[in-house]
Amino acid sequence: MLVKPSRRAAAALAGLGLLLVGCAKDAPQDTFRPAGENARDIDGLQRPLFYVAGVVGLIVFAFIGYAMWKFRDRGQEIPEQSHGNPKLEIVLTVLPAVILAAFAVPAVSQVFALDKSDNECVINVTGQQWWWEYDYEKGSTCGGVEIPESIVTAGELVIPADTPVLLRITSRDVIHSFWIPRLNGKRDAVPGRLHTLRMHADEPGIYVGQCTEFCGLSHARMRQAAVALDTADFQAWVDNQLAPYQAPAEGTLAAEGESEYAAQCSRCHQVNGLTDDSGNPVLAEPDQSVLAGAAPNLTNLMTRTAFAGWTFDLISDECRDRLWNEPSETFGDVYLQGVWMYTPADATTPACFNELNLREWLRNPPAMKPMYTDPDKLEATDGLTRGMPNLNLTDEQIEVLVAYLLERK
Ligand code: HEC
Ligand SMILES: [Cu+2]
Repeated sequence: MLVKPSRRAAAALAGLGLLLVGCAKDAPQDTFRPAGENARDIDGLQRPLFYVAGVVGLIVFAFIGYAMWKFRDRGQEIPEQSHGNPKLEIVLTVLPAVILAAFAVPAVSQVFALDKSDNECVINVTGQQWWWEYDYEKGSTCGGVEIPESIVTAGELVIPADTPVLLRITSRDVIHSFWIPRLNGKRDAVPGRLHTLRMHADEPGIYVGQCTEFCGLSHARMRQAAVALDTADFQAWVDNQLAPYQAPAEGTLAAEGESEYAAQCSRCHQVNGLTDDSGNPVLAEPDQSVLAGAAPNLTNLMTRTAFAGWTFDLISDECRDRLWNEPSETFGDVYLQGVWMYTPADATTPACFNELNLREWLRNPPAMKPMYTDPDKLEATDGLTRGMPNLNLTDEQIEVLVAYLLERK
């Protein structure tokens, strides 16, 4: 059956619409809006190549369109069939070869030029199904700021602005790929290998990315962000990450949450400084429960703006919009307040906390992130789970756990 022209037009319009959506202004993962040195170098290469390729593309489409129209079926006889035209074939082989060879010169030299080793900060990045872990090594310095104790966080990579940072990227399970489009190209995270990637953000702000190597069912829910802070704010962030543990006040919901946490969560998750009744540190052993052998460090959960592979917001939509549009001069001040950002000084509850998302996660993580090893098939993985299992928590348990986590700021 012939498709009606109006339907064809509608399909063409829809296609065009999709294309334009891809060019939306202010798209957070827009490679054409570089925000750092490496991304700018890549942009400087891809634009001219894109224009040249665009012109070639237009010429090819014009020829195809012309041929389709000129030789359209009007019921005429099939023309005499011929084969081979050496002259044309040689031209059509040599011409693209010359164009590609000309492209290769700037492209290959740019690949080498991007591989700089002028870093002032090294951060270890480890991918696993389906989130990224960042590890700032004890005794290192980062953009002039000392890291006296190791800092381990998840999802949100905090870096000093206007500083060349070197990421050492690997994976604990399958191949992932780290990409923050506005800061640099991609780098694969491969088990057993270390790949380096240089990060550079001109100005304080938040730069969004996502895993770009298909890594299983929840690949689309494996996202990440880089947050750049000026030196003073970065120092403040480091100090806060290493601040001593604050036990909840006795008799509060959070205090109940602390024991609930120790009982239910601490076998997988680490909260630095938490001790048991006899004063011994409570140490997580995620390798005993999780296939990848790791779970996010929750010591300062409330300093992040999203969780679980940076997929679910820990702050409300309005707060996120405000934060993302914050000018670079004020960004750091706001960001450092975590879920307490934009909260009046006399308020007792954080204005931006997206409590619903966190409760939903604790109620049933596999429902939010298709990932969990089927409970009936656990013997195939020696009882280890992929991702966070459903712990069948009651409303009361969730209530006190949220109260406890809210103090991890
Ligand atoms: C069997 C191990 C395990 C247990 C027990 C467990 N978790 Fe998790 N949890 C994980 C893993 C693995 C992830 C990462 C999942 C992902 O992002 O795909 C995670 C993610 C999280 C996150 C998101 C953190 C972030 O920054 O991305 C929170 C919050 C969390 N868990 C809270 C809890 C709480 C509270 C408990 C106790 C009630 C708990 N978890 C028990 C394994 C566990
Ligand atoms: Cu991945």
